[in-house]
Amino acid sequence: MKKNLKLAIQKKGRLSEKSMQMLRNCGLDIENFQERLIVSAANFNLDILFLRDDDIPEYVQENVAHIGIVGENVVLEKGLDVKIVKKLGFGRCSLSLGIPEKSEINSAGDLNDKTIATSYPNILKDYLNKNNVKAKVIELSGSVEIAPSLGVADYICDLVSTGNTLKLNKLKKSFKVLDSQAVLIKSKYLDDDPELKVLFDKLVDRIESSLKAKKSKYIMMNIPKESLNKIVEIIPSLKSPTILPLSDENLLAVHAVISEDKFWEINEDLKKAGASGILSLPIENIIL
Ligand code: PRT
Ligand code: ZN
Repeated sequence: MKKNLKLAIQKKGRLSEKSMQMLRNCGLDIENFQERLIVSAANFNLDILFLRDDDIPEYVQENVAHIGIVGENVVLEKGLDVKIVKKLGFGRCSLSLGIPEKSEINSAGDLNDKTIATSYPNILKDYLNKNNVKAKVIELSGSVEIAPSLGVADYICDLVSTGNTLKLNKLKKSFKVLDSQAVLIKSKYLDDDPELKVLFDKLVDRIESSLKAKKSKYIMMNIPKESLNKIVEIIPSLKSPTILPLSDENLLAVHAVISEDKFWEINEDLKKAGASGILSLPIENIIL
């Protein structure tokens, strides 16, 4: 029987839905996972293990799961022997210092002799050491944001995305200690097994193609024949654009793949050059 690659993802939490969505975007057929510890993809030699995010680095270090999807913040805090393969572009947040609204901090030196509550003591201590700061670090497992109002700590160091939690607790964001997002990690033993390595390389190829696609748009438009050179110059296409004849001999259709952030940038110029009926469509996968 063929071996299966084992991938650990978060069972229930902020990364669960998006991890599953990314795997489905890679063409993997995975049944609904609610309440199961492990499921297999129907069309790929892959088993998915559902775990608490904090446990994922350890499972991967021990090669129980060969690979995992978890926040970079968790990987760095645990400091285990796993390799970060790829940033996955979701679950973005920052590990930042939160300080009372009325406080001011101008440099890391202002943290000297202060008390900081966090669930990320290792990353924070590392940051303080690098900045030659002597502060007291208190480790809390949750609800870190209430520590200053309870008088437990002067400041906090916690994950922030919208900043609403800080605001609700009359805190504001100060220094950023780390930028984080979901990452793909792998066990250092994975490459020793040729069968698993083939599966892993295939999966990474698919992930890369779906990440590329997410950042790209397929655009289509009609243009007057005489504007062709001008329009081709405007379009920052990944490959040379496709030019198609139309039943109206004075017009051409132009199709191209461009990076998503360029779409609005070039829209005005395209219109000025005579393009009409400009459409932009999502792309599922790109294999260059
Ligand atoms: O049960 P399990 O242990 O698996 O889950 P968990 O509760 O430990 O983790 P979970 O699901 O909360 O987060 C999983 C991962 O999502 C984290 O490790 C981060 O990599 C990532 N992530 C992205 C975040 C946030 N954004 C985030 N905003 N994790 C937590 N938060 C929390 C933060 O701790 C704070 O309490 O959300 C609050 C701040 O959010 P804003 O939007 O108010 O700023
Ligand atoms: Zn957790």
